[in-house]
Amino acid sequence: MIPIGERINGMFTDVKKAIAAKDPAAIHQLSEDQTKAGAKYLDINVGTAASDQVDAMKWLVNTIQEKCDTPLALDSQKLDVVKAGLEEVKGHCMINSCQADPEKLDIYLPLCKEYNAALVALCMDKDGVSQDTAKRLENAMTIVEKASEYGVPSDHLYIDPIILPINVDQRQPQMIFEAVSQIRMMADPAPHITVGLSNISQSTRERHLINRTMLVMLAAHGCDSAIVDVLDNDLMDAWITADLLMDKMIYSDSYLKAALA
Ligand code: THG
Repeated sequence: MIPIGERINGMFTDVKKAIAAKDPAAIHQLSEDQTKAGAKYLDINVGTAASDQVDAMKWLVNTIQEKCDTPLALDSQKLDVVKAGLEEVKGHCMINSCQADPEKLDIYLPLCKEYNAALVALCMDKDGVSQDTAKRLENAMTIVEKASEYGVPSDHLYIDPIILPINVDQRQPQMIFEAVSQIRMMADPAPHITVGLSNISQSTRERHLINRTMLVMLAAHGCDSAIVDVLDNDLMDAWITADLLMDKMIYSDSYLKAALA
């Protein structure tokens, strides 16, 4: 499992305030806490906190790197914001994200090669989020083919089928499970699959339970990464246990601790 910590996102009030005031304390704390909780990448998204998103992205990258060397996932739909982050990053990172349009992939895939970065590519194109399984698979195939054309290894490719809130369209999860199973078969070795897990429970009451159950079901279908609240211990324990039940780790009575060691 490859957990990506979701918390450094301007969508959250504490982070929004920290970015606006350029106050490093909360950002340092969230970097350290998420790393301790098992995050393999830290997603960073400046959100709407700053008028100058390029400047805010640079500040976030440098602020985190002062104290923490966990790889970053530069989360922005804007190419100039991603590029600004790439220029500041030391070591390996992830670009989050690129849409499945060939002309977009022709820009982002060479960028990944140049920086040895991983790429999250979305099952959405200029026409919007794929609403059914077939369209998701078509977009995923475009991504897999383009990545192979540019020689970006499957280990650096994360395909995101895109999760919509359960209260928006209840038929989506089943289509996502189906898409995940099939995308894993599109290349050998398989591309990673990642999702923005917390999308599923937005504006619902049972957020933690819905997130946790969705994550276990995704894992059962072959999803091996997710942008999640790594500080939610029950969520992480459920994910580790799903990996155990799928024989991806060896059982011992202290398997939960062992997984995060
Ligand atoms: N795919 C990819 N990247 C993504 C997403 C995705 N990045 C952003 C997002 N989606 C994943 N991250 C989050 C982070 C927080 C929430 C949801 C997804 C969230 N936030 C609270 C809310 O909206 O209710 C914030 C409220 C608060 O202030 O506490 O749910 O899909 N590739």
